[in-house]
Amino acid sequence: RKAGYIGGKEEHMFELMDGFLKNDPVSLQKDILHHVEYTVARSRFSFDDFEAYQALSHSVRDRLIERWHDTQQHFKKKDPKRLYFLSLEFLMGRSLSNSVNNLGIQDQCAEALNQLGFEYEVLAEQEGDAALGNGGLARLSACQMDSLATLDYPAWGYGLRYQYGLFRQIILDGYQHEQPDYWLNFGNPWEIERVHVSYAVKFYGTVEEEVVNGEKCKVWIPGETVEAVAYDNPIPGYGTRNTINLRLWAAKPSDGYDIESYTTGDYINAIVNRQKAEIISNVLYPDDRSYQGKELRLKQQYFFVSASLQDIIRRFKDAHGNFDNFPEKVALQLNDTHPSISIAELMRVLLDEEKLGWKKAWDIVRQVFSFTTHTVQQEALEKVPVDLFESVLPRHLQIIYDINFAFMEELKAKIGPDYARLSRMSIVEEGAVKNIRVANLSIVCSHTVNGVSRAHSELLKTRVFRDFYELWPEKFQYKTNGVTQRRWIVVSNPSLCALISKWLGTESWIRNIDLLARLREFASNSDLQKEWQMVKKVNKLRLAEYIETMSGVKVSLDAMFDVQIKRIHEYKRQLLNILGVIHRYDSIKNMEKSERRKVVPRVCIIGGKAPPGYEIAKKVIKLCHVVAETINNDNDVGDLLKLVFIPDYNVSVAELVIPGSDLSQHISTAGHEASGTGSMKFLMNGCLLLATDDGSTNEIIEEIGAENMFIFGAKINEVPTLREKGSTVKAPLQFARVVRMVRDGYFGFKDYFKSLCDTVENGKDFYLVGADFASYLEAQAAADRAYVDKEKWSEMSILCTAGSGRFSSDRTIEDYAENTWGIQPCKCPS
Ligand code: F58
Repeated sequence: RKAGYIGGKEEHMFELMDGFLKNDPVSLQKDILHHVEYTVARSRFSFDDFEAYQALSHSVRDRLIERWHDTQQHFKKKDPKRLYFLSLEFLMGRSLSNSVNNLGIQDQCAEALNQLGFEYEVLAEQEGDAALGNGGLARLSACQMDSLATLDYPAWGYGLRYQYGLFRQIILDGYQHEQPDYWLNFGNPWEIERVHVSYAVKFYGTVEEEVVNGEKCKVWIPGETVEAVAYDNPIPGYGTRNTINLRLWAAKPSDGYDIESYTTGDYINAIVNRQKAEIISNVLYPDDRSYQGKELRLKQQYFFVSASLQDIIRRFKDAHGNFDNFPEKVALQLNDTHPSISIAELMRVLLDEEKLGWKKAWDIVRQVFSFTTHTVQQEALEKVPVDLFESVLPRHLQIIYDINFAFMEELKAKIGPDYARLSRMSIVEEGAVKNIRVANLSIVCSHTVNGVSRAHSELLKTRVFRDFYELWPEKFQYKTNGVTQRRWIVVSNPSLCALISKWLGTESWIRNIDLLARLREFASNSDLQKEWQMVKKVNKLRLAEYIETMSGVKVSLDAMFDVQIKRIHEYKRQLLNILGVIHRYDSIKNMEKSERRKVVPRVCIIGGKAPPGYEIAKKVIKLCHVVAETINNDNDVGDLLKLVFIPDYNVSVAELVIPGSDLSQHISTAGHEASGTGSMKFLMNGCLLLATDDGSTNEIIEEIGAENMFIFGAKINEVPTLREKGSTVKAPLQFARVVRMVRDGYFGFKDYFKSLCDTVENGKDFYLVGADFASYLEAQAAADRAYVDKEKWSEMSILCTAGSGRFSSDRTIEDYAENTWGIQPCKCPS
């Protein structure tokens, strides 16, 4: 398209624009009113909180766009190696508060709104969550985007713009129900639709052979074309002008879509069919226990990968004549196996479209991809049935076969005729149903394979990917996960943020998290401890009000707030928590009045969504509700114990719950949680951890000290032996007693809970709930004892925050940049 600007006279244009937007309260007010009138189209004399939120968001967005343009222009000029972060999931949560904070204009916004009769905090609450992801993996992507922007890395995120994000959890009678999350219903001021940035993505069809210039080559004749349209979401860094891009693709029908129906005169059907193209980006797949090859899922993966690669290659070609230095300019990060089809797609483009020949194409592909896996479970590794693959992406299947053939030859030459090992490592799984093992494809074709914690990496090397580790030890690295302190302290816990800055005498820790360690010097200072307790109290009050609104339960602020919020899974052992609560209740009931005085009051808080098809996880939610019903209505127990389930757990709920927690539980069966990131958010907010030695816990112990945590349960290496012993492992008597209470219908629903009880008894107990029960209770008792001593508890709490620096995503990203991606900061001038 023809550029229509005034001859590129920058100065003149700048004058016309009246310079950059200003951030003083009056300028902000003008912008807000402008957007009320012309964007939201309401009268500037009458608009409500939501409309004010929209207008404010557009005003902030304008500022982001300026920075975004400058950043992209700067990157273009400098042409650094860029990182492309490919992820099918981003759990961004709310954008307003995050953007305002990163731009450093919170006070100005608050003042501007105040004079207009609005409250900034109230407006921030108007925003719904962007929940384009399931859990830890997706929130990690969001934290990493924040760090990439803040640390000035030349990075882009790519993903899918789902119309329906993660389902909303509705609780009816204690049962989970799922409702669609149509998050775009009220518009999304944070995205910029780029109608002119769109690419054709092709599916199905056949592959034919042609002779071009005397050489045989493959030609894919696709059967369906869908258009991918870009939606850009600016990601501002903190304390920098750099603002990077998260580009999400939406599916639209292409002009040629279902041309047949038109030509046969079936006009109405043709239109209906066109809408089917949009299904691809309709809905986020909720977490399922095991991956089953689904056509729509494969199409989603290829759709976003194909559009992203076309975009990346176009950008590269604009600046470079040929592909020789592609690996010096492009790093492609595979966030789990979900985008791994991009390996075959890049091969296809280089072979079939760019005609580079196999050797050169393969040489490039092997240098650009890095792969991070987020799971420990073998059954969670993606497999795609070959039949399905062949139908949807016939040319890609051929390429994968060719890659596998070359790999098998290379491997045979190295290890000889060890057919069992060859078959384990093959990208193609033989059997009744032939499958493509996507993880194997990713490992073979990536230069680096990352785990998400040290323990996870050990498991990958010794169990999950042992064969590959023995072949290519140098490929295996790990980057312990981290979370961004900008969202998880500064935005969600402003009082703690102010307190930390006051005692450190600087706000620099917001960019340089290592400074937090200096809080250790003041951990035993009684003034800090008092202020620290005050901050906690204010946050607990906010949480208590929320609990009362959501569940009608009144809780005492003197009680210890004990929290477990995360997806509901057997391995995360919410059941262990609930059985522990039952034990506590039972013990209180059996105490003399005089003994009860010594009981430390508790509010046990559980929140999380169960995968829709995961029956046992759903029963755990129901169990939590019926136990809560009994306990909370028992006046005899009163404030000594309460149990609440927080419905529809999401990022915003986490922002409210975490600052108000005293203790948090990370109690997965050792060897099952790849890393865990929730623990890091609690840690930053001065919450003590009750945890198993799983995922990143032992790295946390190194920073905080085991004496400041409550660690319990079997160690990773003990788990297999305990499992082998099976029914001979004796669970303690208390365990049998609490399970019996559930079995016998003490809380009702006897028949319904039978299958749940069966998972932990009669020698089954795969997740070792019974085997860990005694040490779990001991750890809980230790937490009670510690809580009684307020000074000691405050000191431990301060030490948690002080030791949390290593778990900032800034550290993770710097490590990736240096050791995996090979990228350098590229700072846009202010
Ligand atoms: C999580 N994985 C890990 N997967 O369980 C957690 O230990 C880790 O801290 C986190 O990744 C970040 O590395 C995870 O969240 C998913 O959500 C899958 C998404 C695709 C469907 C199956 C679940």
